[in-house]
Amino acid sequence: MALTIGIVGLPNAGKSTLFNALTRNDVLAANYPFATIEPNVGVVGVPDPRLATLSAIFHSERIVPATVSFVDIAGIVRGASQGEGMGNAFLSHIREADAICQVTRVFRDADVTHVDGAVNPPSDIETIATELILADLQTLERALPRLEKEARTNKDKLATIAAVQEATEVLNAGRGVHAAGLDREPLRELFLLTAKPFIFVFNCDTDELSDTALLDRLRATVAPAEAIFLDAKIESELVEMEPDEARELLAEMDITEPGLDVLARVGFDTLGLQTYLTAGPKESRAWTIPKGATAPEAAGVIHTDFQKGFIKAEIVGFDDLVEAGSLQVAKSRGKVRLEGKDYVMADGDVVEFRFNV
Ligand SMILES: Nc1nc2c(ncn2[C@@H]2O[C@H](COP(=O)(O)OP(=O)(O)OP(=O)(O)O)[C@@H](O)[C@H]2O)c(=O)[nH]1
Ligand SMILES: [Mg+2]
Repeated sequence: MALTIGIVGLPNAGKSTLFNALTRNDVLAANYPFATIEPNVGVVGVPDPRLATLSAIFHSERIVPATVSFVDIAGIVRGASQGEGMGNAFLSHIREADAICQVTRVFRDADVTHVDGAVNPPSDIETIATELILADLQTLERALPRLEKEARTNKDKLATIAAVQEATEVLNAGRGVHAAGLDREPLRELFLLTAKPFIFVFNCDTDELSDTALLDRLRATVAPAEAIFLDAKIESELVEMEPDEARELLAEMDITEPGLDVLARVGFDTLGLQTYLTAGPKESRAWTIPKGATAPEAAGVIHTDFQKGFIKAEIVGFDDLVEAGSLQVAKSRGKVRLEGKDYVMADGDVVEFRFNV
């Protein structure tokens, strides 16, 4: 289950700077609008300190974290749907993303041009929201004749057409499909951008990060969506440092968790995902599942045969395992349970599946 997050925002908002920090990559982040033209794709391991602990207990050869992939695309400007700037065709690169991360510039820097002349987060958010809505309206308009044709022979398409009409009304009223709470299922085949959950990243100067009144104001502009505050420039410097050095710098700035870790965590939460763990001499590994997944569904993420032939799952909670210090001790304390096919997985379950092939 590869979780993909598409990064959108105005030119010079710091999207590529954030992308580089996230992926420890080195794509062009530059002080001019439209530095990015072709999309950049990078896969990031989700930081999970539990894996190192498991690997110590099981003497694992390697650690395999859950992954998120990020797609960094060109900046969008007002009028993109009418061809302004780079236009909006490049949005197709994030059509299949699971979530959208909108990066908004808060940092002040006279050397970095703002395409609208001034840094104004609410106005920038509105500009991007409008352009995504217009892009979706274009998608719907193009899809409708095809759907109507298909509906002549396939009556199932009538539900899609009704959903398209409803979505068109919502979008014309200036709201996104997800924000308006529309049923996304009949619209799935259209990959609408506003049907995806949104996460907002505010790219701040370090001193702004401690201005709680400012952060509260910004948070309110996007609620109930999640807001994350970070300094992309600092984050990109942090990943270049030795871990000790990075920790020192974070402490100096009074930051408890790197912004990138927060983004991975919030991304998982927003999408209703969680991880379970497997551990052994070969590897300690995190696997991504939707919250509420049952044991056989979780097994299916490793291999479909594990789901088909599922018998039982041997499960110990991460904390119980750590307290016991080894699987044997946890077993002798009665902390290792055998769960059946109806068991709903909990975050941090350490699992071994038993199955027939
Ligand atoms: N002062 C400051 N500058 C930043 C920050 N983040 C990015 N920048 C600078 O802003 C400029 C633009 O950053 P990019 O990451 O290329 O912006 P982008 O959103 O990818 O821009 P396009 O690719 O043109 O759409 C670069 O010169 C960055 O160094 C920040 O947090 N603070
Ligand atoms: Mg860029």
